[in-house]
Amino acid sequence: MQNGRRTRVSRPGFSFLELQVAFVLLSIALAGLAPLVVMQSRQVKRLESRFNHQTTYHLTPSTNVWARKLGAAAMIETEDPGTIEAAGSAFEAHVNFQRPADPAPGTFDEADYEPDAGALFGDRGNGLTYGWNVDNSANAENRNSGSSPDERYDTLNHIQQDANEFTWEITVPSGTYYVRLVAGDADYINSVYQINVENVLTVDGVPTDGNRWLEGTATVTVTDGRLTVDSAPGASNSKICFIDIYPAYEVRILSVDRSPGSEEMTANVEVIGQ
Ligand SMILES: [Ca+2]
Ligand SMILES: [Ca+2]
Ligand SMILES: [Ca+2]
Repeated sequence: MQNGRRTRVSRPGFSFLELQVAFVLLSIALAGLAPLVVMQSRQVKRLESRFNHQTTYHLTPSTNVWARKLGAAAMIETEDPGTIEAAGSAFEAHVNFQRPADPAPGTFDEADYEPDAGALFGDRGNGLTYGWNVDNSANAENRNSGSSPDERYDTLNHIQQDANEFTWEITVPSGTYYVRLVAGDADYINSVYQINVENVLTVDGVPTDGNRWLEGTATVTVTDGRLTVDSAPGASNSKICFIDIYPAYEVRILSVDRSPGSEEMTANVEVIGQ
């Protein structure tokens, strides 16, 4: 993802206005509608007091993938970020780590999960090419635990075991991706989960009795043809449950305007990379 040059208005999180704008953006992204939208808000007057009417504001995505997916991902910027390169890829994949004998876990959150049963990297015959640097099938587990939220969490494979370090990769078009990775084990908490996705630390934490699964998200750019998952230096006995890979997209508000005395706010929006 190319963010260009810009001056950020540094504020943590996002405002209610940004939230609304982002929800509209999400609707546009989903519906493919023309990039001109009108928002209504009783709070708009109060919110608008935060903004200078003489300034054009640009809304650019925040870095959190789930915030993005919820449509609540935005930061207001006052300098045009310039041309933002389209992500250029609609590649999306959802892979569940599991034993060879187990069926794929199915569909969750409208995503169909493909199974990874620990096989060597290769064409899986499902339109995707992925796998491990070694045959890792013997290390896969199916806990059949009542504490697992669903089968994605219940099944896993080791990315580390004893002194062995394993690497998992999937072929993707060059580009930027938003990745969610879930690690954990229904039965054991003797791990330190520090897992990199394309050298970006994505999962980082220690499981507890009450919190057996850890997840993280990262925005990563792949230039070598394979999105790579491996252990970070502090990890021990790391295991992975499933991974969600989404294409990057950019959204921008070109301007936010409101007529005096009106509760109607107009956002001129551009969605790139869909
Ligand atoms: Ca199971
Ligand atoms: Ca799994
Ligand atoms: Ca890679």
